[in-house]
Amino acid sequence: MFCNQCEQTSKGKGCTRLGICGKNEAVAIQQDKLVWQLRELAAVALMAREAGIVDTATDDFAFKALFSTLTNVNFDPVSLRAVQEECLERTTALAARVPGAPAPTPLAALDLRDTATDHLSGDEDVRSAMQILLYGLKGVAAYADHAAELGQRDPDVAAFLYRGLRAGTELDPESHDLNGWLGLVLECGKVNLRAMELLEAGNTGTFGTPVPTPVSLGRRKGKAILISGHDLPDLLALLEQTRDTGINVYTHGEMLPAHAYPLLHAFPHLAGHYGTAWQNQQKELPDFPGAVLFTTNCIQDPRGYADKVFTSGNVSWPGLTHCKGRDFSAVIQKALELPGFAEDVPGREVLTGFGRETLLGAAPAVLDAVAQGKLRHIFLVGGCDGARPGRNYYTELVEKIPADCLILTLACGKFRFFDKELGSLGGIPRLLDVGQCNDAYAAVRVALALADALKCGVNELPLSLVLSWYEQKAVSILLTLLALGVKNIRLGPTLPAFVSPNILKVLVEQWNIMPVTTPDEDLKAILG
Ligand code: SF4
Ligand code: SF3
Repeated sequence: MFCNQCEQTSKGKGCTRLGICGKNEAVAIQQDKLVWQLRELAAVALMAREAGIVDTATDDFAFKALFSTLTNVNFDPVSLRAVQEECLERTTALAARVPGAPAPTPLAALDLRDTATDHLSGDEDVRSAMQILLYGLKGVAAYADHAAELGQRDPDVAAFLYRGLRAGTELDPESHDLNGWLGLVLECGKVNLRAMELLEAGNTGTFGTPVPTPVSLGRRKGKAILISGHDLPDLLALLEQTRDTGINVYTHGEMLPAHAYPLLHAFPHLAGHYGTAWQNQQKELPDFPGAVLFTTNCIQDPRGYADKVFTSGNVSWPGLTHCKGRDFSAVIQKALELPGFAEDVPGREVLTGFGRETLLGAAPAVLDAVAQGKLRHIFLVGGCDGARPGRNYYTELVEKIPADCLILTLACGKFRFFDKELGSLGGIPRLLDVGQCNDAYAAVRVALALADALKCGVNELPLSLVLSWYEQKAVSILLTLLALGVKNIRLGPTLPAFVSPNILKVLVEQWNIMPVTTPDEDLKAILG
């Protein structure tokens, strides 16, 4: 196997025997083969589009299938095999409708083929660009899948996914030089903005506009279910199915911002938030006295507490019960068997829900505070969390950011500091949780609106982005920021293994992207 797609990749180079994430060789190879099958599907789907055939069900499948190869999503060879079989069926069916379309490779032949790197260029920089593109596409696929689940689709997003997947294969009629590859990479960033926009429309259209909401970190006496991941429709279904059962539902990880959506918040048994970021689950989940449901990334090996863990959607772990069709009766049954919390335990509250509308509403006050010299600078400190010790940087940075600055945050990186008392500035809390990683869309739109109001470019704003990355959704968001021309991004805790020295040079020269150093040095550089 060879996998270098996430930040914790072995030795900063690539996992070759067993993934640091727990992905074994067989599963890694299977995921590579699935990506290869999707490249074949992409070639057929593009021919179909030329013939006027857009098959929405196939587009939806392509997003789901690619999402299942994202870090910490699907570790189960049996479920991945089912996805492979469906891919073959769908490609065959679509090819039958398109004159001259190539037949897909049968699974038996694919099993014999080394698909990990066989289409990758020997040129280090082209290979790097191809990997950046593939990993960015995985992020796009994740967001487009969530959006489609909420009925939001744009056929152009699927069309680009196909173009990106077909690129560089023997099925691609075009050839691309390094500039061509970099062009595709930036286009991926633009398409990701569209995917996040669709998801925002789906979320707000279904669950209402997020409002700043305090969330309890305490416990309520009684039976309990913990729900993790990004899938808000799963949470809604779980809340509906647990109504009047006496079971309290707690959010975990990226599900925290769900509390801010009026439709979800209205359920009285949405009780609070439990635990911190994904990499702490093996420490935090054994003590949870109820059932646990993973709806998307990031799941880790649940050894020792597997009997109470369930999966849904694209997530799978061998041996765990997978809930199909949003039927959570097995989760509920397990929660009823387990003791639940014996006592009410009051806890602190954290604030979430500073979505686009709230932030835009606060923009005049923010601009005023800037004009009066009361607000010196805005920091966006967000992204993925992870296990690397160097990630303490983000905690320390937030602690050291001076009191006359605001801090926007999003995604699971916030758990390094989400419960800190940072006070307020001109009536605005200093720490503003925008939401999940996909809510980077809101942050981008607010930054563009502020730049507009101040009649300057986004790079002239008193705004600095200090980002943490781990998996491929963060890659797609980074590409979005680059495509929008956002410069001076600080990225950590380490730079991606799949960026070649020459491509890094381009990123530095054109966007002044830089690795994080120390909180003191970076603050000095930013605040002058
Ligand atoms: Fe390694 Fe990350 Fe790939 Fe897992 S996803 S095998 S940790 S590079
Ligand atoms: Fe976290 Fe896995 Fe990336 Fe949506 S839950 S951000 S790492």
